[in-house]
This record gives sequence, C-alpha cells and structure tokens, in this order.
Amino acid sequence: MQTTKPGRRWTLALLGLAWAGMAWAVDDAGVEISNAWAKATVQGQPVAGAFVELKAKKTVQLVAVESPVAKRGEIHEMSHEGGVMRMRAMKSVKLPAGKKVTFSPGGMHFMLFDPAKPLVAGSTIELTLSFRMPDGKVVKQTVEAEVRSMDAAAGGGGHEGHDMHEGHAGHGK
Ligand SMILES: [Cu+2]
Repeated sequence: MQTTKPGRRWTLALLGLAWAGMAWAVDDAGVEISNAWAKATVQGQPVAGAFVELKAKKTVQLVAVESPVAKRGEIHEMSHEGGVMRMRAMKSVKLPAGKKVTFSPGGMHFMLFDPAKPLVAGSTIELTLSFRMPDGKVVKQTVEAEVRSMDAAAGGGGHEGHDMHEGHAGHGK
C-alpha cells in the first residue's frame, strides 16, 4: 500500500544534480579533464611542463596540445632506454573509454615551448587539447590549468626526474 516513494524520488534528484555538476567539464569530445596544472617557469626558460588527467567516454585519440601562452605544445612520453631516461614526442595518445590516463612529471606530459613570459605560480593558463573522434573529426576542449611552483608541487615527492626538462629545449626537432 505505498502511494509515494520519496526515497526513490530523492535518489533521482541527487543523480540529476550530480550530472548537472559534471556537465561543464564534458563537452563535445566527451573527455573529462581534471587536475590540470603547469609548472612555474623562470625568465628565459624555454619550455614549461603541463599535466592533466583525462578520462574519455568513448575511445578517442589525443592528437595535440596548445596554449595561448606558448608558441607550440608537444605531447611527450618518458621511457627507459638502456638505463637512461629519454623523452620522445608522440603524435597521438589513445584514451581508452572509461579509463583514466594521467599525464604527470616522470610520465607522459605536455611541453609548452617558448612561453611569451614566465609562468607565475598561482596564476592560470589555458590548455587546449585536440581529440580525434572515432569518425576522424577533431574536437578541441579547453581547460584552465593552475600554475604551481616546483617547491610546492614537489612536496610529496614522486616528481623525481622532472629536472631533465631543463636542457630539453631542442628535443623533438
Ligand atoms: Cu618532455
């Protein structure tokens, strides 16, 4: 003899709210971009590192990164070759549906070359990522990335190897 089911109605309402809250981060490419940040730079530093976490709804390819603060961006990966850490530029990175792919110091990362001016800790920059959809169409999504100083970012450790970015300027030519 139940005429109302308030419990269920509340659940639906909460789900609706959760969806509305998420929607802003997910647009055409259906990729959730979170924890975007970039490493602060000093005057004259030729390259800055930037990092994100990506989760695609459908499997897509990340094919480019750019930012209005830098002349060009590249997608890089690090690898061990004969005990030496090396980087190489990647044309694309597959983002499997539903799987979180992390770009971080010491792993895959973005490099922003020739920043017009130093990236100051506490400010934000725009990162625009291009995704190739299953139908071949390329869709761009832009996020704000927080600039963090290395001192703050290195606090918990785990950022070893990141200093190899210095001397990295000629890479990828
Ligand atoms: Cu690199």
